[in-house]
Amino acid sequence: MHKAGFVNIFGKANAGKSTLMNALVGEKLAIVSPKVQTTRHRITGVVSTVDYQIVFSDTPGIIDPKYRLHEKMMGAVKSALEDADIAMLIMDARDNVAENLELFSSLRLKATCILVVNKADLLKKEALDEVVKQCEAWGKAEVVAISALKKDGIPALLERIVGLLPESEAFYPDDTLTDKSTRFFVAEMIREKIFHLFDEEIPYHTAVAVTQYQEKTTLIKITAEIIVTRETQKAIILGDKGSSIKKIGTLARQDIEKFVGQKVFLELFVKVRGKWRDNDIYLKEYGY
Ligand code: GDP
Ligand code: K
Ligand code: MG
Repeated sequence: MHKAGFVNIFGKANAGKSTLMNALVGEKLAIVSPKVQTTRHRITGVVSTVDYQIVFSDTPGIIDPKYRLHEKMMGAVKSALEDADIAMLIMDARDNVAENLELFSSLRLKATCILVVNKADLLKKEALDEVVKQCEAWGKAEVVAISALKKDGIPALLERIVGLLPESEAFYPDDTLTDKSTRFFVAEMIREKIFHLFDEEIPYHTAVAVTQYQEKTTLIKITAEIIVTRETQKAIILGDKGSSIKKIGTLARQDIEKFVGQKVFLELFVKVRGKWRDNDIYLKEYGY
């Protein structure tokens, strides 16, 4: 009997959704940062064995939309709510339990739920046991405590997921890793560096678009644009004598080379597009 299904991850900002998806898939597909709203798309990661196929979806954190961009992000959450066979509800073990349970209840999920208490590494055993107890009292989901960062409890979680998976043929060929293109991941890896290197509003005003992706004989030549909303932000991204953009380029190139398994020549440009976050044409152009 072969099992297969969609296992979609939901939770508040920074609960560790993207870290968990990467740990379960065993590949860094989703970018991670300590900042909220890092993830803007629904990203799938497929795990296939002879016995089962799991199509994981990482989603943006659940927020109140303030820009058209945010509405698109919550649209990605909504689509994932609708097609989940299993909903993986994840919370930070240090966060308010009642608040998280209220959020999860408000999703009105019809799918089978697993409640993942993440960041177990940050709590003492007694405190963690207490959180797990409170979560179990909710009564609507199996509760599993893990550390996505340290990869603690991942095999046990996977086992629970497989146990709940419906009987089904595979949805994708068994060598499928994701539904997103290499160009998408290249743009995301550049965006991740911006989340890591800049504070305050810069990451939230930034989009990245890959404008050229050329496979040459010995390397891949990639050109990308970093889009910001103001000239002052452009100056910050560039940095003194171009030092900051150089840093973004170096760090991103290392990640991209690891991902594509080839040498990469990466060229970055910065463009100012006033209100791209509220402009449907720009949003579409930048992949939202
Ligand atoms: P998301 O916004 O829900 O996708 O959360 P991320 O995966 O981007 O993680 C947010 C932050 O929490 C990052 O700094 C992660 O490194 C950190 N994080 C995620 N999982 C764990 C964990 O199990 N333990 C600890 N200590 N930190 C974690
Ligand atoms: K984050
Ligand atoms: Mg995320």
